[in-house]
Amino acid sequence: MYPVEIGKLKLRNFIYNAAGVWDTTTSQLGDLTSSPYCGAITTKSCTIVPRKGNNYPKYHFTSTFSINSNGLENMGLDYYLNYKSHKPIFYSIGGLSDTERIQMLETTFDLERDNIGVELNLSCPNLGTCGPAYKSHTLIESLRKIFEAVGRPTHTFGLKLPPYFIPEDFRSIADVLDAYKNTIDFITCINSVPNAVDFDINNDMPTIVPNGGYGGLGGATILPIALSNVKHFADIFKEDKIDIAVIGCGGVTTGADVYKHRLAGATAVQVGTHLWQNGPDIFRQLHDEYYLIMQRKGF
Ligand code: RRO
Repeated sequence: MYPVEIGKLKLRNFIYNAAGVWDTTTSQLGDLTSSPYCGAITTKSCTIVPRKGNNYPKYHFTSTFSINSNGLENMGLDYYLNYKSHKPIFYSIGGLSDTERIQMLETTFDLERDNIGVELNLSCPNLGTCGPAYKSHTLIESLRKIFEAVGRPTHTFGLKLPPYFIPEDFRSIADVLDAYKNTIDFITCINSVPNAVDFDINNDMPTIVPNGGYGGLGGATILPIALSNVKHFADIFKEDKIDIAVIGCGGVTTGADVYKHRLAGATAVQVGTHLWQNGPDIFRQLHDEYYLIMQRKGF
């Protein structure tokens, strides 16, 4: 086990699920709770009331990537708040507007429970318009509204960010985060890469139906993009003495990938597509492979 602290939370191991993967029902959350090497639990990004999300087929998997347009299918905030685990739980707050996010955050911050945190998802790519974190001016506006309304978070608090690609964007987003460095404990980099499409050549159609076939790209293919995002933010935070942890998410299928996220500067590592395709046994596999690398390197 490799313990780690994120904000006020203590995780027995630094690897856990990415929001949206194996975390929609209590049965799936139970699997994560009973999987010894899964260090924490993230719940499916949610709305106040349950949502069916987008129409099927909305998932596409190949050996190297996944495309999803789930559309925020979830059981509603209360369902997740009622789920209890001995492990730290990060409630992923989604929402369709800042007003809805504020209401959900107020409810969550009011909980007098230890061992919980919030990952505010401002980067869903599948809701028609992309989330506010895609651009620094929309991120500033959302965070201003949210924190004016809810005040300082009482629980460990972080943001799920989309991928960025150019240095100006890393800089301008880091400047926004700098203004909230006493409020934000962590950022998770990255959400799926937006607007990917693949084709089914038997039917000459995109492989998924919603949004004209476009969806969020995940899986091994996005590893270098995820590493780049982790490294850009981790480097800026170190240089500018901004005390915000970076959680790596994207492209992890082996212990070596976990190690690469750590080299890029990740404090903890989340797993999405690989967990989706192979189930919670992957936590032991990733741990054992990572352990061998650490042994080989003499740690
Ligand atoms: O539910 C989704 O379609 C979804 C969400 Br909220 C997200 O944050 N990232 C993603 O790839 N899919």
